[in-house]
Amino acid sequence: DRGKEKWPRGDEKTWKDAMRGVHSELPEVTKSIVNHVQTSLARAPYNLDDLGAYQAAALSVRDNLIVNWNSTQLHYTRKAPKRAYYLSLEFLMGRTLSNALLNLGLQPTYSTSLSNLGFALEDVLVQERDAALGNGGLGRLAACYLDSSATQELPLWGYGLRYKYGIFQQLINEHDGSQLEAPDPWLEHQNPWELPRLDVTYEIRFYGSADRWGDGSGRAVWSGGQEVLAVAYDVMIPGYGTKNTNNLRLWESKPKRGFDLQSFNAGDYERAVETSNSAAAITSVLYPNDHTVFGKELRLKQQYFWTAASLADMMRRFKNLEKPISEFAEYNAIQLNDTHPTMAIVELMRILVDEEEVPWDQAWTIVTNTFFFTNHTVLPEALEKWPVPLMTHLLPRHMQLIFDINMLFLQSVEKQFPGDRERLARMSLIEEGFPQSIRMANLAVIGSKKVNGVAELHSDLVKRNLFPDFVEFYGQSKFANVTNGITPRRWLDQCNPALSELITTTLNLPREVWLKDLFKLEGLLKHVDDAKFQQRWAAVKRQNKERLSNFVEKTLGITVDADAMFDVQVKRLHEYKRQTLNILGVIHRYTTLKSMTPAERKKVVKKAVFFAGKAAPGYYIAKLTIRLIVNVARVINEDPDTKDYLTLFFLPDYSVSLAELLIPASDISQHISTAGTEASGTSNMKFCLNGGLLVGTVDGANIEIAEEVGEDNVFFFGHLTPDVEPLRYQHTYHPIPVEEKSPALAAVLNTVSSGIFGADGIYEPLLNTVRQGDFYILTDDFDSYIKALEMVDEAYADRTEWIKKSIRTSAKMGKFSSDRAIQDYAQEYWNIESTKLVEE
Ligand code: F58
Repeated sequence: DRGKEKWPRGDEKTWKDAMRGVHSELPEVTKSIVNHVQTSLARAPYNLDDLGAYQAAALSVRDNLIVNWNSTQLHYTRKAPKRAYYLSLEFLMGRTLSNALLNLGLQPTYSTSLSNLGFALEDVLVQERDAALGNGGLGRLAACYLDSSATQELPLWGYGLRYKYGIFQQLINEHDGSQLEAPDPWLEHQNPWELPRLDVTYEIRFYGSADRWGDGSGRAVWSGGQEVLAVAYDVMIPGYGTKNTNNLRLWESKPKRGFDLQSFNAGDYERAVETSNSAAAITSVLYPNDHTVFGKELRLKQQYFWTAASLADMMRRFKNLEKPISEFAEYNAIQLNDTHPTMAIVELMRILVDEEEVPWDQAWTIVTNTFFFTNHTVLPEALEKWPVPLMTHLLPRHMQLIFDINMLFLQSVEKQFPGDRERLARMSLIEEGFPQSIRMANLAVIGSKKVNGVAELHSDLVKRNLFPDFVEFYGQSKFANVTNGITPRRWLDQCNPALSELITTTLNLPREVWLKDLFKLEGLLKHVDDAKFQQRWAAVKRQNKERLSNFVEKTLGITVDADAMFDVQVKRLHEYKRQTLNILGVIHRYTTLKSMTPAERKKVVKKAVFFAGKAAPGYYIAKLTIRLIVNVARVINEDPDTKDYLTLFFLPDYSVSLAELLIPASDISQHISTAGTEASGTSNMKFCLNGGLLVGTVDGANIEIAEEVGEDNVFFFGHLTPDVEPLRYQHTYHPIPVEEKSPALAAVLNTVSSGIFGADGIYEPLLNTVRQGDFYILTDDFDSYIKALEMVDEAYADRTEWIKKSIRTSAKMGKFSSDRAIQDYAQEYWNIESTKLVEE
């Protein structure tokens, strides 16, 4: 009977008033949430669960975003400032609702409204699925830069692809501990954060043929082949503490017509369906490889589809300004996030030369004033090279243009360095071989105004190892550095509200101030010796460790002692990142503990070690490393002799959201790449910002972090970059047995071989990467790594000193705000200015 229907949650009167549309005193937010429950979701409150509440709250917040987004875009259109575009194949956004609430300043309001309706904001927020359209650091960097550009009120848009499937979901095989991959159908639930723009579409051509005019103009006509439709989806990017709301435009591929009518009419139904599938396939899935490229046709199709649609879109916007085409670069700056969007350089040439009839040299001047190129890695296997036959087949006109660009470029090199054929061969866009291939990095360099690396050391290596010939040719000034940054909104305020609160009260500044000017954190330094403050600082860390412990207990069913030191390494699995070094170190600690008397063990610092990260599905050694970690954990966590002193966890399915939980809980985190291999790293910055200390190699941004916080507050170890090449040479030509170089490491390797973590020699291929060749110099770094960990133990034993180090570390992280990084790009590269949305 209706009257007795139970209102399962919240305040009955609030619900009923809101549903009856009684305007009374109910807050707007409450009415809006209830209205979305009733209309958008078509649900009754009786059985509304947390997911429903999330959807309603999200739709309600989205209403706010849309208004701001619209005003901002109108404002940009009217003011017509120079704009910047960030072209990235990956945007690793994570969850949006919590971030949108924070940036709009609506957290408290929604928290109260939801609670009156019977829901806890924190339970509602975790209902959201991560938007995981990226592999790792490169994609997350793009997301941080979007947050900062909106916050800084810069007219910047992101352009990417709307993959139907994001990065795969990682499962761990219960039986043998190995990684399994499942698809990530993130769009299965409606996505409230995107606006489909079914009217913003472009036709993108593939294959066909290119016919030169043959009049010496360099022009050609490209026709035939397959045409695919690009459809725009806009994702709103709110700035923090401003109404400015920027845009991330993601492209989806669709068949031009539902069916290829000709084939359909010819009775070839299957072929018609196939064509339609092949069009949809372009944006179907994010490639899950990091740091290794395979010359897959579909990947090249993705790259061209996305750059062509984005450029057509920019061109349309530019044409609305009614400026001469010669001024294109005065109104547009395009940042290439790695070489993935390099075809944009060629596509802009095609548009200018073939369609706009701009003379070749003038077109090239426009192009080289428009593009900027960021390199993210020096690993040779990550440098993109496309086979000439594939390019000729898929993009015949672009292949011609690349040959023309190359010829003119090599002529200019020849002029500066006459007769230097080897130099020409090195600098050529075409690498000889069977087949020939196109060096996308060289193309990105010559087509861009500036080239940058992502940390000082890396930018140096870019000049010295990757592009020395280009530095000689163009001069130093074309090559520069922008050290990466992270957004303190998500990576402090949002993931660590307790610390944010403590900082705000201690600095005696509104959080809006220091969250926009992270150098203000230095104000914490004068409280370092305040015992009360130290206690509160430690209490926050403790609370975050308990939060993580609860999560681990819920997901893995294992209890973690929050008194233990939490030691974390989370990142993609890769040999160069040396998770292997870490797990071998854990085994060393385990065997050492085993050899101790119970009385001796009691003196050892208790430690809980956490790993998380995905391995590329085809990366055998990386997957074997996961398997080893999982199986070592199974042994260690069950060992009654040691489990009170050492526990080990592999947390499956690492994601932005999991990072938000892990990072605030870490006492120490590991950034232990072989020197000279990690371009920058960005999680190192996140850990330090949250008061975690760092053990690491002298690599990437670790170096600059140490410069800021002081070397006595980081634990460095290992060989330096210049040592690495000679060591590798030695390994190849004068190998020294592991037993001689590091008896401790040899013992650990033997322990693994002995089969206590799994018999049948399953780990031998992994162990052999260390025993033979040892490309990532684990044997050379192992002893100093263990020493560094001993220093960490020692430091942790003096808790007050540790807390002071922790405070000093956070306090000096101002430089690593992505606000600083994005300002650097805006001023030194793009030449764009802030333009605040003003209410009319
Ligand atoms: C990362 N690269 C760097 N690439 O490894 C890291 O040091 C740096 O901090 C970060 O970029 C941001 O600059 C990275 O994440 C990828 O994931 C690519 C994905 C696509 C294929 C090639 C690697």
